[in-house]
Amino acid sequence: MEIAESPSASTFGRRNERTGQQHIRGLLAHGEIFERMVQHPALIEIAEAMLGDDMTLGAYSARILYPGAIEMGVHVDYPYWAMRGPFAVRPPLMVQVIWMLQDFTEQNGATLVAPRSQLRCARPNREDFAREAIKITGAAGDAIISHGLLWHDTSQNHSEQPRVALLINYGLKVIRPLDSEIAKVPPAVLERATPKLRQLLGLEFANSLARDLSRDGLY
Ligand SMILES: O=C(O)CCC(=O)C(=O)O
Repeated sequence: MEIAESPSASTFGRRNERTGQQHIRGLLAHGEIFERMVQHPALIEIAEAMLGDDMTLGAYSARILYPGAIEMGVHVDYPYWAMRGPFAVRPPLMVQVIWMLQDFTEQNGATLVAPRSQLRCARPNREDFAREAIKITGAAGDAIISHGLLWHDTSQNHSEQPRVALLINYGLKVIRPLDSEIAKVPPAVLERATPKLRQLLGLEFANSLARDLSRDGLY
């Protein structure tokens, strides 16, 4: 996918020389298609079933694995890696989407996951991960949707082409977004934002709290 010229070059993180990967943030400033993708009804339905219909967007980015890229390292997702624990699988604090923008193959850096590892409620163990991880291949347009506690990693890109994935982090509304600038979108994006996008950007937070309070008969 071609990414429109950015008003803010700083959102294009530099290519990491060690891993051969690049992380691009601030997608909502890069074209209307990204507004539609983050509100895709199938994603919203699944994520809201896990997080509630007042969930917000914690981060929204793309990850490019250039030819020769190596693993980024096994991890759980934010906010879990930023917490001391103990962890609980319920309520989920975060749902991660890894949306394949081209085919993920055995060769090109497809995501590795340890199935059901979210149920361990623990930080990843590298040896266990190496033993249990499977590679998720799929066609462009497919998405991996997971609990944030799932142990996962990128694999090595042995192909001649970059591998690109869109990454969406939906979170409980009470979790501070990983991307502190998530709501700093261009004025034109704000003007045309749907109610769902406003919710995702945290702009309905006060209304949502008012609903919580009145549900509990407070105020
Ligand atoms: O791009 C991928 O396959 C996974 C990326 C990922 O896990 C991350 O950026 O946290």
